[in-house]
Amino acid sequence: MGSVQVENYDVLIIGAGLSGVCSLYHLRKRFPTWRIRVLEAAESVGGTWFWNRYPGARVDSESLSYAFSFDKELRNEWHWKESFAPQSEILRYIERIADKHDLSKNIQFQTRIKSAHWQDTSRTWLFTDDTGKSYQARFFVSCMGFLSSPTLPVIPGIEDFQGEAFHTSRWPKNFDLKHSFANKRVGVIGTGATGIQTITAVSKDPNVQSITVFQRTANWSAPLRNEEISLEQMKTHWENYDDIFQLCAETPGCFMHQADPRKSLEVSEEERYTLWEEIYAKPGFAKWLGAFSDTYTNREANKLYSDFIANKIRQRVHDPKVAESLIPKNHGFGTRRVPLESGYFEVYNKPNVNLVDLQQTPIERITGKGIKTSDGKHHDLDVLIYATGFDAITGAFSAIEWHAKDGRPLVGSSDTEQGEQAVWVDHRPRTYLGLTARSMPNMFMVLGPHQPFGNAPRTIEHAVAVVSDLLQYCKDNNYTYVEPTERAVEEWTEHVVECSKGSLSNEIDSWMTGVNKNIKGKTVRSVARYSGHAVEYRRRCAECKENGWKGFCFKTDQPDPLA
Ligand code: NA7
Repeated sequence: MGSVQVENYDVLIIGAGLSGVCSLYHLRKRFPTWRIRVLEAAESVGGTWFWNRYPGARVDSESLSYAFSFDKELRNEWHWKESFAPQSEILRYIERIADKHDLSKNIQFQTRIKSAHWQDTSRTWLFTDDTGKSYQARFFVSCMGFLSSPTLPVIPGIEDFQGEAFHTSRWPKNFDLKHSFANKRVGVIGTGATGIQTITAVSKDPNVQSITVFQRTANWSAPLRNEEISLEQMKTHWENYDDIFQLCAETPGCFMHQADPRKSLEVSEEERYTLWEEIYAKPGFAKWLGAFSDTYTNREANKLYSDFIANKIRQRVHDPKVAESLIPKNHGFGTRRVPLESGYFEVYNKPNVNLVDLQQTPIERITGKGIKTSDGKHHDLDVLIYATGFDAITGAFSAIEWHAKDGRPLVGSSDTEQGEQAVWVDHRPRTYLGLTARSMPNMFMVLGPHQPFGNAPRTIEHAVAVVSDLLQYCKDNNYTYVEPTERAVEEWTEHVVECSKGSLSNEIDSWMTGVNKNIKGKTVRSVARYSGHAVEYRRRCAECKENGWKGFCFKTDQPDPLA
């Protein structure tokens, strides 16, 4: 390395969101003598909840289920003020965890990693940040998030716009709801979970002049039914916290909702409507995850439930033409991640809100003063908000230049010779247990591809526990090298694909099926997440450990490179 200064660590964690904070807490506790460092691009902890400060940002999982289980003391004194916490409250919670456990002393902020090289002779990873500083580590834990690389749309003229323009996850700090929208004509591109929350919040600003929503694909959405939580109610929750976590531990996505075991077509129409009305009236994901068990695998069942939800939308939107535009035509309810809303559909009853259905009139170009659509109309705008989503799941990895074992890139495109050698060709992940990848020795992923995402803190805690156990095994046996075997990766990847079969979501383009038309090479569907039951996922991880970490190959007898 010549005279270049390199910092040496036993474990390097990238990312200080929920995954990074949880990993740091547990690894530092379990390996007190190890040198552990977290590198984080932002100036503070929080990850998703640090970056996504757009108005209306809040969690769709119950706040109660979103706390960490490891700090029982904080858990039993933290008063969640709303059943679905806003971004600011979750961020405060993460900051409190970090402060209480003095985690920041192990975190280096404002550090963005640009490249990573596997060094076979020393069995270490060498990372370099965007200032050229290097960090060497025996083990590396990726906590980079699966929705952390924002993507702008590919639209001609995007650089020409002269007003304020930004992506929702890069919301300007000085752009606040109370003042910044006054007398402004606001355009929003994108109607996913983020767009729906942003549009609803901005439309409530009495001073905003107009909002024009550019909708390419209508999204199914249903009421969140958020409520305040009083201190008295919270006291009861504190007593029942273990039950809440137990319930999450039993459900497919670690949420507090279970499907009704009956099949839609086995019950009478009356029974069907009874359940649908019941779950529709409940808070949170109940109306998605609490439906009949065949709702997302049986086309006919899905159509019936979609029709039920479509009628709810029709009842809420005054203009029938607008209502029809807001009802998805090409995918059934719940086959994409269902955004939850608090008055979204009523937004379109306001005189200053205009829906532009891009299926009818696609965007032709962005101009200096707004957006021109194919009908020749120019939509004049002062502010343009891109709620256009993320390079999901593999995006944070793609942003780093990897030199994996044998110099292979991690992500590459099959149309180039080098890309063909990539570990994940064409953004298609191949992993073992979603935690490790071939040719990426000593790397572990928390919320990586092929893991069940679901309710993030619950999934994260499990992944961190497995990574921590595996590191303990390496430590106990003096292993300096751990990599999944080709066979283990092959079998796991097949299992992930197998689990996804029969699911209607698999037939739909979305970030969950690895499609993002704004990213070159992300146009073909893949199976990027574990869509089996979380209980089965955990069982397989436990089985691997019980069988002496079957599927991994370990190496020892390496002098400590950092000693
Ligand atoms: P999503 O769910 O990926 O939504 C992105 C939205 O942006 C979606 O409506 C897209 O339409 C739209 N989009 C993207 N590119 C374009 C272009 N070029 N033109 C018009 N419209 C476009 O991202 P979110 O941030 O809302 O949510 C991500 C997850 O974060 C969410 O599921 C939660 O888990 C939290 P499309 O559907 O592709 O036609």
